[in-house]
Amino acid sequence: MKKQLADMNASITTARTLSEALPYLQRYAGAVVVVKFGGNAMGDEAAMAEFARDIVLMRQVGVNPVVVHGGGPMINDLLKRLGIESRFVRGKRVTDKATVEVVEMVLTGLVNKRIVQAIMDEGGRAVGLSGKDDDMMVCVADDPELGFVGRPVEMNVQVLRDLFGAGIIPVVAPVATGMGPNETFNVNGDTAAGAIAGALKADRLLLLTDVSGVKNAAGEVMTQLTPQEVRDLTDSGVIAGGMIPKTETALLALEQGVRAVVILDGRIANACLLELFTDHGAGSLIRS
Ligand code: X2W
Repeated sequence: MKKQLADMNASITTARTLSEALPYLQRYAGAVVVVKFGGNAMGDEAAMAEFARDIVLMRQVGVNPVVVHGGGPMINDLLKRLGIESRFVRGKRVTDKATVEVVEMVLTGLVNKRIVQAIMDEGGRAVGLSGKDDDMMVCVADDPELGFVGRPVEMNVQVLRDLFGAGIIPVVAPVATGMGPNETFNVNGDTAAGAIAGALKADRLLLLTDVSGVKNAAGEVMTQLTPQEVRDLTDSGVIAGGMIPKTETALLALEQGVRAVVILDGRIANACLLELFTDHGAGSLIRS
């Protein structure tokens, strides 16, 4: 009897979830969703597989996902093994010639291919690219103090649309080319994701982090906020530290025509699906 009741409750929950999800599935058919997957959110094998499964499911229901990844901890690891010192200024890695070579090797090699493989393992089709491929992301130096750190100034995202058309999930490493020949720039992963979402005029930019969202002065996560509220919270010091590059990316992306940006905790099981396909969503949604 107890078991029958439990089975019935499980069925009711499933039915409720389905009925909640179906209108969203319709709404997002054909939508472009850019997902920033940071090095800290990558965690273990299980977390990687779960992320990949969410992305494959999105694709299967007709969403066009683009994965833009980071890999800061993996870059730190190899730099350390090579005995190269590394430091950050305002959340960005000071990048000299030796460092930019390591950044390109780790991001476009190790990390990019690991994500491509995880998506393939879950039954999707993925192709890995960097901002250099097809001149997707052309940068200038962001700040002389930072060396080869790039600020995107020209985006060519047709290659991403071509991949959508072929049913392929693009996985993009935040390494870019410059205006001159043979230049390489290290781009902050959030910045790259924002620039790509902006150029695609994406329906959603999901910034997966390891915090639950943007918090107000009382420490509560705000489920929805406007750009003006973000500016006010930043001016009053409530938005601080590592959240600043994320909210700045969000505001810039909205200005460029992205419909909404969500800052959410990538460690929650099925974070992306919860956000897109349920009423309560996940994390903090920023929209004008
Ligand atoms: C980053 C690129 C990787 C990144 C870096 O060198 O670490 C700059 O700081 P996460 O895992 O998303 O932090 N680039 C300029 O953004 O990784």
